[in-house]
Amino acid sequence: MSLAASELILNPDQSIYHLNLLPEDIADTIIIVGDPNRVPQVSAFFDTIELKKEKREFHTHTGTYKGKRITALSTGIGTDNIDIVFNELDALANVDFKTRTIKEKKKVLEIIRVGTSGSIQPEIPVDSFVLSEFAIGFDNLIHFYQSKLVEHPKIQRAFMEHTQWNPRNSDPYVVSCDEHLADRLSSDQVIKGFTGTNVGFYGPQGRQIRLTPFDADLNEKMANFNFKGLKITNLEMETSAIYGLGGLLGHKTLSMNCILANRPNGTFSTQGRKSIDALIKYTLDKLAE
Ligand code: R1P
Repeated sequence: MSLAASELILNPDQSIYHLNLLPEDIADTIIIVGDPNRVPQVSAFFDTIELKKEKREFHTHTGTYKGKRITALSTGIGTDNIDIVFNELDALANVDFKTRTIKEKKKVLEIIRVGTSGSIQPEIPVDSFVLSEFAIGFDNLIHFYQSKLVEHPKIQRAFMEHTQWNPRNSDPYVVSCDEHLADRLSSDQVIKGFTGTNVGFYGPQGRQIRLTPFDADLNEKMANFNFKGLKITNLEMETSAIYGLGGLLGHKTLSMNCILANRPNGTFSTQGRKSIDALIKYTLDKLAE
């Protein structure tokens, strides 16, 4: 069945609508970052850059690192943008734009987020790296898809009981990374974690400037949650959607977090750029091995 012009939207040059990319523009290994300015920070490590394109917050550089073809792409902030990025990356890989039909043989992409995040455990310091083995999503993106296959309902239920989850919020969902990618990117330089993804930076992550969060103890309850030894380590704004949609589409996903804030200790990194550079280099080296 051919996809209608309103569903698979292509620009006049046949590139995909928001990302502004052609199928040949992306590598099979893609590093996604939130901040568009982090794309040149990644490609600064490349041996060669073959392509630079951008539209809105979606900036792309494709090149090689130690001979391996890699794409660096910015998603902007939030799970709503991850919906656009994952559906369009998958279309670039798995839809024939000429016939507007889904290809029979599916391509599996490796998609690795290199992001920034805040720790909610006092012993996970600023400038450390957290590899998200699991993510819990407080956004409701996954509830719009048939998603049960990628969820971990027992952890979800235990979390909702532990926190006495506010029924006005959507049910949290628990999803996980690709285990093989996690093995490849693990080392003693990286802390394995369980990442909370929320729909905002202030109230939803318990930050109070002038407005009062609905549940002022939520971060503490999250930090105390323990499911058979699995503890929530950090908060950010994309990982749950990355694991949820990546799992449903059959792509391999992993989220690497540079911890910039330690929420219980009230500290913030004084060398953010250097630490992010170190995580980018670490991730590229592991991917090129
Ligand atoms: C908030 O400042 C942003 O930073 C974190 C959050 O997930 C959110 O996107 O990640 P990035 O640095 O990758 O954007």
